[in-house]
Amino acid sequence: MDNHNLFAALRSAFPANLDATAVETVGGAHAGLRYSWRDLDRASAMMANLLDSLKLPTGSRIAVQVEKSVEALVLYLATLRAGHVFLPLNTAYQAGEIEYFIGNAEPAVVVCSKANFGWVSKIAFKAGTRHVYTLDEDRSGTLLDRAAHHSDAHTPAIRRADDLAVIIYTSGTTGRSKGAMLSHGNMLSNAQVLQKYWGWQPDDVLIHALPIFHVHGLFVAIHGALINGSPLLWLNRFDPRAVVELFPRATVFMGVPTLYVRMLAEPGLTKQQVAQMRLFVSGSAPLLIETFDEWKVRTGHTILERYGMSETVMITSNPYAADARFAGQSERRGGTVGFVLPGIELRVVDEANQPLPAGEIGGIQVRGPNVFKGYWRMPEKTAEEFTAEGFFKTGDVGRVDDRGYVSIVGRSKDLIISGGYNVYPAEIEGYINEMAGVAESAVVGVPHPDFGEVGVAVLTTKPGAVVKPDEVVAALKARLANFKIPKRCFVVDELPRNTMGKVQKNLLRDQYKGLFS
Ligand code: MLC
Ligand code: AMP
Repeated sequence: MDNHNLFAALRSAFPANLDATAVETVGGAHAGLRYSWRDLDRASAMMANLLDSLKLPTGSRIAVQVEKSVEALVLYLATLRAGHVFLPLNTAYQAGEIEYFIGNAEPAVVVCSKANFGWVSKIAFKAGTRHVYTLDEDRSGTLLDRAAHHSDAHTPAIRRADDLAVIIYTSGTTGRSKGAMLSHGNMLSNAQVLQKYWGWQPDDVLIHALPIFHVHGLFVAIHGALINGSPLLWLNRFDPRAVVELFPRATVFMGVPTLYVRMLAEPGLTKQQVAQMRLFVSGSAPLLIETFDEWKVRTGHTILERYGMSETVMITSNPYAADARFAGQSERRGGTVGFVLPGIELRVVDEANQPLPAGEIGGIQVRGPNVFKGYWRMPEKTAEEFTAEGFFKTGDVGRVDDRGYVSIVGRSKDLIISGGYNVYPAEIEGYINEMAGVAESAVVGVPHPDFGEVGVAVLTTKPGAVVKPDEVVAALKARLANFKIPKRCFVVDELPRNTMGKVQKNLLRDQYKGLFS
């Protein structure tokens, strides 16, 4: 039987010389470590053997909330290798958020930092998890201690292409977060398409500076390098100066727009500094045309913008080279997310799900081997998000022009994308509305020079109540991941409403759009 385990595919792309460097850590307190391809193979085998020794049912969830480190990457590889399901969690999530994810996913294993072990293990044991390990950035913790007792050889578990590999939680416009279920086949097909489409070269070197608990850093960047047998220059956290200094040693960089904005503020960013770079990729949030243009002027490079989401991995990309499907066009056009990737179907539809002609604006829907299997234990929600023909409704609004370029012009989902992280207003409003003295609230996204967009909360009070904006923000900080906290809060007499009584968020966005400019 063929093995479609994603780890097996990545492993088979390792270079012949297993002693060559696979990952080198750079910047920060944990710089200067070198991991060979053999190290990645052996370390992931030891962790996979540890997981095997727990005798878990195949497909068990392994939930991980740890700081970025190469060992965390090894844990991801080991989870795939052992045939289990990786569940990455943003380190910014607080106890209430973690309690929901663990309760919903029922992981067999939870890995957290030593500092969080007390509260995380309490939540995990309550949810029925039997194994809680720790892992810190400095390579300490019980996970590595236990794995050290296991063999460094391991045969990857047999997996079918549509077996589950990862669950990524994404919030929703209503209700709680949904776990998007991605299969080994979803991710392998996408990695292979991008390897070709972005012209990965044998001597490529990737600078990895994104977090590894979301699609961009974990899949696009890591799968991209590993499927090509390319080494990674690894930063546990983004530092614009350190990245700019690394450019002469690298060829590929991937970032959310905020990373490009911050690097443009570095005087060291010059044409000479990036002379060896082959490709700059941006995604996860709209790249402002100003940033796209300024990068071109400063570096001589045209950023390649692409578009994707947790449920679909990558969907579209500006061309790296001439695309034969689109009359050989090779132009990377700012303000667009490029062409639909090979093997994927994309259509723009009206409200009745009917395809619209080129140039018209509507809902973006996609179908293909990249599209996820559904939301974890939410069959009804899953059914709602697919059309009868099997197209997934992205919730993004856009158009395809007559040359085939896709542009995202808005979202039908009420979502703020801040520094590449998704913030769902409904979740924040839910917390604010529960606070003493609050009558109702609206959270809207407004332009921000660094994060692209940030949340602003506007609320009204119950008669006679006094609510202090600072206290609202402080109360939210105690309960929610820091990137979700509105940057400003206003108490007003009333929220603008339309004749149907619905809050007109567009008016609020307009009113507060100049706050940070
Ligand atoms: C940090 N802060 C943010 C923020 N990140 N606020 C709004 N939005 C964000 N994204 C705030 C913190 O709350 C804190 O505020 C202060 O900034 C400093 O926190 P920090 O953690 O030290 O910030 P920093 O390290 O500067 O982080 C900024 C960043 C980070 C841009 C490096 O946000 C980041 O790595 N973003 C990348 C996200 C990503 O990988 N997205 C991919 C999703 S996948 P205070 O008040 O507490 O001090 C996806 C699909 C696809 O979307 O297509 O790729
Ligand atoms: P996530 O749920 O975190 O995977 O975020 C996916 C969403 O990010 C998409 O549905 C889009 O709204 C947005 N997105 C990703 N890439 C881009 C891009 N290049 N331009 C505009 N929006 C993007």
